[in-house]
Amino acid sequence: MFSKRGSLHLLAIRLDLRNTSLLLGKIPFNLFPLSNEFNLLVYNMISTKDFEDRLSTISEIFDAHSISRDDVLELLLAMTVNKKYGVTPSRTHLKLVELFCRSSGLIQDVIHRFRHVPLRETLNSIVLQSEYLSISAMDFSNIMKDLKDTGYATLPVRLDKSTCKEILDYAQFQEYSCMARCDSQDIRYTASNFNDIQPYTLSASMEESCILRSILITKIINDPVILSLVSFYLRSNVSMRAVSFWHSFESADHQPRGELAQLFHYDLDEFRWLKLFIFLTDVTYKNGPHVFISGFSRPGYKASSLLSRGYARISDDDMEHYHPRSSWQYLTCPAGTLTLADTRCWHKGTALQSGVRSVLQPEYAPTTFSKNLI
Ligand SMILES: O=C(O)CCC(=O)C(=O)O
Ligand SMILES: [Fe+2]
Repeated sequence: MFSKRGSLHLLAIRLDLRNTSLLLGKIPFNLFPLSNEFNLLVYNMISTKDFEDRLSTISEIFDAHSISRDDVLELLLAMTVNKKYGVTPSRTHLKLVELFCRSSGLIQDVIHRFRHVPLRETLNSIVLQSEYLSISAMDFSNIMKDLKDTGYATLPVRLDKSTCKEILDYAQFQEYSCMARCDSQDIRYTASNFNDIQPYTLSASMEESCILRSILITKIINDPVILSLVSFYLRSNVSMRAVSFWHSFESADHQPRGELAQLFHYDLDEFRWLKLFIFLTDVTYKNGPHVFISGFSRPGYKASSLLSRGYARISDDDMEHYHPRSSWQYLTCPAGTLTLADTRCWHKGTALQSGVRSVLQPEYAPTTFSKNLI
């Protein structure tokens, strides 16, 4: 709950957000910076006219993207099944992919807004200090602004070197699923620990159950500052939906690989989600920096000719025709850097020229709709 200090901080956030004019009206206390094309919030809906206006806006969005009554019924039924049994029919997930491409992500946003009306508790439980992180109210508001404007936000604080080392030490003794490229063939194998990883390996990933056996990692994933930031951005209570930990290695041909997410793509993991990149090694241009195109997380902004390819990977040469290379943002940073990423935008890793890049990546969402498909 709120300490006196906490409420002063919150006040500062309010004022700051207002000053940065991030907000569009009709939002209580002007605290939600994320409303854009339309507004599904039911605050201030005190007249039948408001209700009818809102209904016709939503119906126009659905008409504009040819969302049929059957589409809506399928989604409603699948959501009920998911709520009761925790599983989702694959066909509905595929339908969501298709609807994403058709509406440039707008439909996912509408569904998210229907399901999650922001709660006052989310605002009242903002945390700025924890065992590992300490940010100011101004930092909090800057992070929200960066996320809204660019889709990404690098926190002004890092994990210290000894924490990174402790995580990497733990990782030395875990099992890995590896992918190697040898004699023009992809080889998949299991390494019983880090030292067992063979030459020509491109990527080594740890099982989720192994990652979560580390108390330190679990504490960092559930850090209250991180959870506050993500909950505020997604306007809902979130929890960890999945976590990945992987090392990437130099490839002999230095060519990007689609299956290692080294070609441009957007993710489609839930209706809304946020990933946290925790870089455990220094990242330079040589050891595979993450790349994203700023400002394209927001629904409705992606080129329809790229989306019409379906859920496809896009080569650098193709992407260049839409977004010049000068607009690509490369995440080079020291070890310990924490970057929040709304990976609805175009993004990718890069093939390593040398060295190794180690990443711990929890992903947060208010739902697990697309996690267990049947
Ligand atoms: O390795 C990378 O930087 C790309 C990762 C990625 O695409 C993702 O985490 O969604
Ligand atoms: Fe991705």
